[in-house]
Amino acid sequence: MKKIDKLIKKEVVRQQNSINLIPSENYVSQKVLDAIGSPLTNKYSEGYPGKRYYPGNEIYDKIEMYVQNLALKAFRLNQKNWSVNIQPYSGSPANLAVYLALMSPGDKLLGFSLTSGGHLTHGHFVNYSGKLFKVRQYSVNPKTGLLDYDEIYKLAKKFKPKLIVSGLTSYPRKIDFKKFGQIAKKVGAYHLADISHIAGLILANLHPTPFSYSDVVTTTTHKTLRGPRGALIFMRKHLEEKINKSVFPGLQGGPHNNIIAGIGVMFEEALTSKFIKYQQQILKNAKVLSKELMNLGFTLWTNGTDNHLMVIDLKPLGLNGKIAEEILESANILANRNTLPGDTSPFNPTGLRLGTPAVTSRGMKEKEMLKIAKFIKELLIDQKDPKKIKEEVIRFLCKFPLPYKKWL
Ligand code: DSN
Repeated sequence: MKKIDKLIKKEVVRQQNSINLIPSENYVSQKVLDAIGSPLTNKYSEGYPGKRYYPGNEIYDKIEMYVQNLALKAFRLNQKNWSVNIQPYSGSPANLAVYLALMSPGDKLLGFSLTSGGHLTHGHFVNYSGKLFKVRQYSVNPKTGLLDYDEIYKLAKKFKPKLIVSGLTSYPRKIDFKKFGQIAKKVGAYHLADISHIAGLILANLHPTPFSYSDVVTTTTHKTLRGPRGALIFMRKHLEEKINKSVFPGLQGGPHNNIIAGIGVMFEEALTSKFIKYQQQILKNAKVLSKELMNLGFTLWTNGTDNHLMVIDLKPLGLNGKIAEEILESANILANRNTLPGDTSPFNPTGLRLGTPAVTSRGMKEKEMLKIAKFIKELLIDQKDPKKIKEEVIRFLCKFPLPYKKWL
């Protein structure tokens, strides 16, 4: 066996033997893997269907148009008003392509601060979004942990941004996209909703939709949507030309056709009742896991969740996120450290972020969430030996095999 084959096999065994609570990760189906591992990767097709810069794209045109239609259908969008670009390589370039289409360097961007639950591309100073544009960021109310829409409006009125971005990576509550849309309208800004984390919930009607209140909606495809790593940009029809040009030739070269086909398989799966049940179970599991963690003595940021993720505030335990992450990892439980408002270092924050999309994909339900909460308590509160818990974790996971027979 060659080295890469061996390493892939090792990694799949690691995935099989770990409880994955990282809310932005998931497990794709074998069918998605077949598409992204297909010879579709061999082709260049810079441009868009019917307007390519290479020959031999007849089939790619069909695939791209089919996937565009599926994407619009999945989010119940009328093709008269909305278009979609399915070529972005991932979430960060998708957001950058939108910014560069709708703003010029030096224009004003209002985004959600990373420490409060936003994303690097929402204007953080280390990211191009923070370097290219003049940025102000809104945070959550430090007492409640919740977004304060009156404050956001006040900030927007004073700052007069050209674009307001809403969306989350660690905010455990629903986002009121309607309010964001109203604020953007009042101050004459574009509203970009970045729904990367919650796209699956929105598709399943389990989170209010942003589409009626946004000019543009971006999402990655590999989180709750359970597809390959990629991204989509949904845009109002009148913005289509600008944004398409910004993706290609503005920012990217040829689209990754194998990934686009994988996104197509993802949508074929997402348009089934099984997928809706999966999204419902993600939420049920998140509720049970968060309640049980609190019963067992943990403090949760905002006292719980109404989406797929939650953040433990480790300050009362005298732990920081890095240490807690490492303790859990040594018992094969993966949850990642996360900043909470007031934290100064993203490397050494006081939060630990957990989510249920991946464990739900493995078929786990409420009963298993109780078990996972118990493991976490034994490790972080009772300080039991991680080696012993790791053995229990691996035994527990035998009942939830990953569907990757070729590798296991
Ligand atoms: N890095 C992703 C996350 O973990 O939420 C967002 O891009």
